[in-house]
Amino acid sequence: MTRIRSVELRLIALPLVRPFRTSFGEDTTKDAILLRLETDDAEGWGECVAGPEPGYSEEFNDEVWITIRDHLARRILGADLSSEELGGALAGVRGHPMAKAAVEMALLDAELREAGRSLAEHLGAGRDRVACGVSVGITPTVEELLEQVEGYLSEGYQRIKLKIEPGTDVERVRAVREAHPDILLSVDANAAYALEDVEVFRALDELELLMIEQPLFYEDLLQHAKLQRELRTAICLDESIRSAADGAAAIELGACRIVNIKQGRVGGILEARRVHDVARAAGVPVWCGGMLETGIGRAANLALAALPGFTLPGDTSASSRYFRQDLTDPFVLEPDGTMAVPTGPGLGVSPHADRIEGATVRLERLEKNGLGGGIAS
Ligand code: SMG
Ligand code: MG
Repeated sequence: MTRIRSVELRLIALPLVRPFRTSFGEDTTKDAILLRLETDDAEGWGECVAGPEPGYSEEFNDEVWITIRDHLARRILGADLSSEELGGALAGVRGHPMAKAAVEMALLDAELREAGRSLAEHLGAGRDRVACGVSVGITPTVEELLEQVEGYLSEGYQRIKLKIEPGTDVERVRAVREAHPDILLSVDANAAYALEDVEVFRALDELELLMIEQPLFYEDLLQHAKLQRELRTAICLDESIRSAADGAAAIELGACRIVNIKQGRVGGILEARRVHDVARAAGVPVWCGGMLETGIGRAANLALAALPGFTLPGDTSASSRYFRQDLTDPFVLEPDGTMAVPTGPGLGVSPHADRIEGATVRLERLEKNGLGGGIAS
């Protein structure tokens, strides 16, 4: 065990190669909080999955900054704390899973770098490659959608997920299905529908989809269970699953038959593994979701996705799907649609200092006695 000396918060902005539109908004840049944590022996990096707006979840960057600075950091600075003990140390702060997950990622990275072990190894994730899919945003026209899908398929992605919203759904999905009768195809509504829209889902049910992701309100497991009973297609829950307890409840209620696991949404990599364990014990397949992470968060996702219960291709796409230049060495998709799990110590990646500096919008260093200073650039 080593003492946590400092936490550096950094807001970065990185242009996306193409806008990403979902039922709750459009992103043209990746705006994320990165965290660099120093212990007596090592440094570690974490990436928070929150965005600039509280659209996908309640958490958003300005709020995450305050949560970490004013509530999480002071509970850990100067402490001798392992990643296993972190949850307990932060338990006095209710909620804020994304902020907590970023701290945990950085602590795990530091700890494992010091120990010379990879995150995948630490998690007990045995695979060295994982199957990758890609999530396609809502496009202005069906032609553009077909073109993007074609491009991703030619790169080798093993599963295509289409974002949908009311009014831009069945027809689009049918067009893609007709163009590609045999691909693994799924849709993600990001909670944009209600149970009254059941006819939309009945129509989607005819299109041989792998799953329908988060169709209804994120707090409503019962409604999802009702909808699942009406459909052949598996419902997959994303926003609704914020912990292993949520996962267990959703499975027992029949609210889903597949679970999307995102470490940030459930409060960290260790809880993500517990969601995996609960689902695996119940025979429910899981896959690794994505939040348009830079190479730092992507490295963590790939380690997680190497666990045995991750039996479906994840939203673990290549760096080039998001950025012209990633903050780390790029993650590359093999022509067979798989990606290598990092093997180096900790996350197995390091951000390039010049790229990090170039992308930084805001920086603040936190130390035990409030000695750290803020720099706004
Ligand atoms: O990382 O490729 C990615 C994005 C995958 O579709 C994706 N994520 O609900 O699953 C989801 C969305 C959330 C994106 S929030 C900007
Ligand atoms: Mg989703």
